[in-house]
Amino acid sequence: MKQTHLTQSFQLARERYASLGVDVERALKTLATIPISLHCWQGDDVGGFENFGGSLGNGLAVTGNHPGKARTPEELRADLEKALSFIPGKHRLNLHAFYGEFGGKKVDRDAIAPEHFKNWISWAKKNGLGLDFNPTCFSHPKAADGFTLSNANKGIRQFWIEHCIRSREIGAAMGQALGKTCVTNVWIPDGYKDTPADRNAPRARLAESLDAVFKKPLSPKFNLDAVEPKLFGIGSESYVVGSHEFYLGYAVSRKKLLTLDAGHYHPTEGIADKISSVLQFMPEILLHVSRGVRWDSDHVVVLNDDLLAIAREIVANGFEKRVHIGLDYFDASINRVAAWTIGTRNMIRALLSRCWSRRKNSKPPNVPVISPRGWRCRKKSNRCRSVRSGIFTANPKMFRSVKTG
Ligand code: RNT
Ligand code: ZN
Repeated sequence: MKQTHLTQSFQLARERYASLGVDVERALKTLATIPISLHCWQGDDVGGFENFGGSLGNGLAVTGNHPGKARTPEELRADLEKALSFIPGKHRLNLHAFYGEFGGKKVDRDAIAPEHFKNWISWAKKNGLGLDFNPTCFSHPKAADGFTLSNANKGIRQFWIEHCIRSREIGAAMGQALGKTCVTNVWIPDGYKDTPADRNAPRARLAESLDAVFKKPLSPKFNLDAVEPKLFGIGSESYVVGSHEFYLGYAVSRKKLLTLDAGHYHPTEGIADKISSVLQFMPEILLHVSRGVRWDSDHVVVLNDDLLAIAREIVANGFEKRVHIGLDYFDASINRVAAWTIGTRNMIRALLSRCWSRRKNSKPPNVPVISPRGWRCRKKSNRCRSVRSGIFTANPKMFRSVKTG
């Protein structure tokens, strides 16, 4: 289409929308402030660069053999650049720990450090991207029995605790280097295929391990911690240690972000309705936008009712600064650059197309909980003593002046 036709069509559309009370310019401006975190693992079928010779496993399965899988960090970055060239706006990249660059050495997961991600950081800086991070608690001999942070073996538990501690520190280093807060998300595969005799002990161990992981406070300016629940996985159909109730309780009580993955629920259960529910009790959340199809939780995101409902909940309520949007799917049966491009563009289209639903003067609701970032403003205003001492209060007036962005 010729440029003049496009401009004319846009002008007509803008007028038509204006007659319905939709300010198109404002919608586009808002949209430009919402970054989407592209998941690096779509580019190489969740392979990583450790070359330990291990296979994926731990409930994660990628099907398809489309040619063009990235084999090196350079190839992955080149493919990402290609995808980003088709995606309007400024976005983020979500990295997993096993995508570090180890210079041909065997650096085990409990020895990773910010230096292994320096190329990613400088590449992100050059491309104006923020970075997010994840410990990789799968595809490893110490995850072979299906248990990591909740493993009954103390030594194995300790190994994964150390890995997660280091991952948070890498996240903080990324946030600091880029001047853009990194969200570090902990997901573990731990669970049983069949009915366990003891549902309690692994959960008690997981809570203890997580407390050890999060013991050291890190500046929320650089790193925010998130935890990701799941209903079931392949090979953990009967019991998942980090279930929804487990992590909801953990996130609220430990002031962490909860990750809502669209593929982690019952097949007819969407995450859109959960957003305003959990945001009553926590300041910020992370989304893993995905598309569950039957038993698979990770199909490429399409513009369907589920996606539109998620977008509407974010935009209509003015939750853009409180909901971190990440993608999480992997499809090896189609072109991987196309998979990134299609999913990301659909997310952006969904957000834009729901702009009509934005409530007038929509402000973040008054949240009677501590925001890791709001904390400092509240401290200044000295109006939050009861919250700081750990007592949750339901008096919304206290928080009127607090911005959570
Ligand atoms: C698995 C979780 C998790 C992973 C990534 C690779 O069910 O959704 O987020 O997909 O960490
Ligand atoms: Zn996920």
